[in-house]
Amino acid sequence: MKLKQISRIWISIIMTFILTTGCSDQGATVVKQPEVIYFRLAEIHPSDHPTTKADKEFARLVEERTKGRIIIKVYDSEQLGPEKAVLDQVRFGAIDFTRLSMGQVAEISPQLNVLQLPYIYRDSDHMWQVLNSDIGDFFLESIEDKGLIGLAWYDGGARSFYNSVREVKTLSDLEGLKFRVMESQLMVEMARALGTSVIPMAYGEVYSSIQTGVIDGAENNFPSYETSLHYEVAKYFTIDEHVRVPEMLIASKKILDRITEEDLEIIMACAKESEIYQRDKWRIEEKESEKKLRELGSIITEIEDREAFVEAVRPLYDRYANDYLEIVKRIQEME
Ligand code: GTR
Repeated sequence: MKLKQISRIWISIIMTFILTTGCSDQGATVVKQPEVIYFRLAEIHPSDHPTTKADKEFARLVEERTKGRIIIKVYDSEQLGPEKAVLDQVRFGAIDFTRLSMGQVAEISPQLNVLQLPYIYRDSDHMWQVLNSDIGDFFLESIEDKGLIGLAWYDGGARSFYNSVREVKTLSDLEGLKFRVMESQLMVEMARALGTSVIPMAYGEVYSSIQTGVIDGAENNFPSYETSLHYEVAKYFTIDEHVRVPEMLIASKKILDRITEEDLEIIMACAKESEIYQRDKWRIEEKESEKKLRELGSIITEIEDREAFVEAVRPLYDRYANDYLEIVKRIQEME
């Protein structure tokens, strides 16, 4: 055997020994580090929105509690696409986590419409009472058959109309105005029932559509109206609070192929903690946002005929909640 061949054999014996036993440094065996798992979370809001801050808190908690074994990177500002496309990708596992409006998720899980019926909640506390009850748990778990794990609820505030044309004080002032709504059948029918013309479209297209006159306005909560800069092109904001749409922090069921049951429990606990963080942040920033918008020149108007709004949308209850009348009754009766 030639010298070259002998040394090659020796090198491969040594390499095999190092790879199977770990290399020794002055006698101490270096333990192989567990593999770090990287996940992506899709968010459409920009980084200064209270909800994006909560997504990041969730990611921070997961990294801390798993001692850096699981890292969730938050992609904000629609970097991973609009909500509708994100939802499909999360279902099929191309995106691991997302925070979505329930309005979007209800398109594939229609039972969720019950929780976004117009004027179903008296106020934010009433909504949270429902979300934190067995009703909230039932609906959060009800998306499992769609390949989704519902992790936590986030606050989406109350949604109201804003437009570029005129101040709206009554239901009849809305007539003839053209509004963008979410790509949700319930939202389309709700806006029509209130006498408006409706165009469903993705959130990211709203600013330029108002600017170019394709639509007169849209509807949303204060933090979104502010951080999307829609106030720049539609200064008339009417507090009609026609709907409160809870938001959901969601994981793809496909993450279960990459993590253990214990890790899932950690993730779920962190999500619930981030829910409390988001709710607190929301409460503070919603008020700050309203104040800031007034300073920036938005004309913010209270409606004069709330009952007329409530009456106009009542037929939607028959259409969307007929199979859940018992739950609707329980929600309405919650003190
Ligand atoms: C926001 C909500 C988003 C999205 C957006 C919209 O309030 O947080 O998830 O639904 O409204 O109107 O598209």
